[in-house]
Amino acid sequence: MAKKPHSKIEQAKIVLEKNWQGSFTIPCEGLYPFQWNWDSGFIALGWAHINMDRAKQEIRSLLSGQWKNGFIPHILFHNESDSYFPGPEVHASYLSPHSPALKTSGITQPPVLGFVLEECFKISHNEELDFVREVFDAIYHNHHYFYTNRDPKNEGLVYICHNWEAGTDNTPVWDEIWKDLESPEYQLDRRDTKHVDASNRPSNREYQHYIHLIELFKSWKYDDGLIASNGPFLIQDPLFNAMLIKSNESLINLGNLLEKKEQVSQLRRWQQKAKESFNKKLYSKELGTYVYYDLRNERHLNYVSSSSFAPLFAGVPNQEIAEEMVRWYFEKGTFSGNKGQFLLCASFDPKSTSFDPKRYWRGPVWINLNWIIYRGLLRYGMKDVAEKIKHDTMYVLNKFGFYEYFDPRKEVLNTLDKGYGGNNFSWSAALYIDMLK
Ligand code: 9YW
Repeated sequence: MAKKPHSKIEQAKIVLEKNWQGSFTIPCEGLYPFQWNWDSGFIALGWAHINMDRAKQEIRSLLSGQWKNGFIPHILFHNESDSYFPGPEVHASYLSPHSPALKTSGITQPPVLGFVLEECFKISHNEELDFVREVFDAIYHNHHYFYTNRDPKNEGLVYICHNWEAGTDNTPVWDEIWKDLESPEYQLDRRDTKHVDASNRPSNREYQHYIHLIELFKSWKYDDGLIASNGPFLIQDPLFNAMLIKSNESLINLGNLLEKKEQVSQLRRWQQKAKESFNKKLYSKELGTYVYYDLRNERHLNYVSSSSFAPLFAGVPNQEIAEEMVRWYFEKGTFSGNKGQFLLCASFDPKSTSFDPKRYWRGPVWINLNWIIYRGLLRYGMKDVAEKIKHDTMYVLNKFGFYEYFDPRKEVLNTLDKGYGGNNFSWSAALYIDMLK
């Protein structure tokens, strides 16, 4: 008898199962062979639905790479692999007096752990309070690290010092920064372009800037003070800060359950200031959405990307601003297309000349950003648009499979037989599971 084909949800579970390494999950075989920070957060959500123990192990593994000052790195090198560049020898985390014995990178990623923990707790029907108690202080310590080391003006907004910290590596927003940066022409030993089509990846020149920043940080032994005063890339990013605010909110909820009075009061103080400054500083009236601030050059970077909508998830805008933003961009606006010609949500403004529907964070749809925006829309009661983004997310995953990113142009979808970047990509599978539950 012919074997019954696996249902899509079974296929999603198989992706997670295959990428599971015994105590954590790699994002994608070959392309990303280590543990990545925010990937692990989204992956834990998928695991929480099918195997809570693995979700907990995923989070514990990530925290095992936490530095003594509370910092959580963007890559943890638990294992060896030569399929990725730059590896542990390039990052050289041992240079910092704060780093643990485990080799890690010395830059971070959007802080999703707080809200991931609350989500896992809810998925467990509030049964995992002991686990929440086990990891709460470590995640709080991470927030403390951000507000004490990454907010030099005490505004409640933290900066990122490297484009990889944004999670949106090559968004056109950074082009402004790169054009003034005279990075040396390093010989690159890129492996990513051996796994996937180079035309869907960042350019070599961009990679030279990425490596140059790492080299500068190493020369400063990853000292936060030196990075804050000398780093050429110092950005207050709406996605990164929205993730921190959403995670603050979750830690406040969980801290109340654990009766952590002092930490909850501190989190509330950070939270209030963060939301106020976010609306004052990162909201653009002209664009009707949130943008980036370049702290090094004291200027706004007035571009609209999918990160601009992440504040919905963190409850940053008031109802009126949220509705206006969604009407303007998602209902016959630039991101939907005036004739509805784009799937939601392109990673960069489709009407910009820098929009590239195939190249990584310069245009394609990414599943984690769709998930964040979907949850944000639900938070504001905008059910119809939320359903639309969910529909578009399911559509690409069902049609093409669990790829890393997807072409947002509806007109080409019938001519394509796959998504872009890596296949069997963990967070695409994990968030598929979460969106269906
Ligand atoms: C890199 C692992 C990571 C993600 C990032 C994404 C990409 C490339 O892959 O980064 O070399 O780190 O941009 O958000 O965490 O999936």
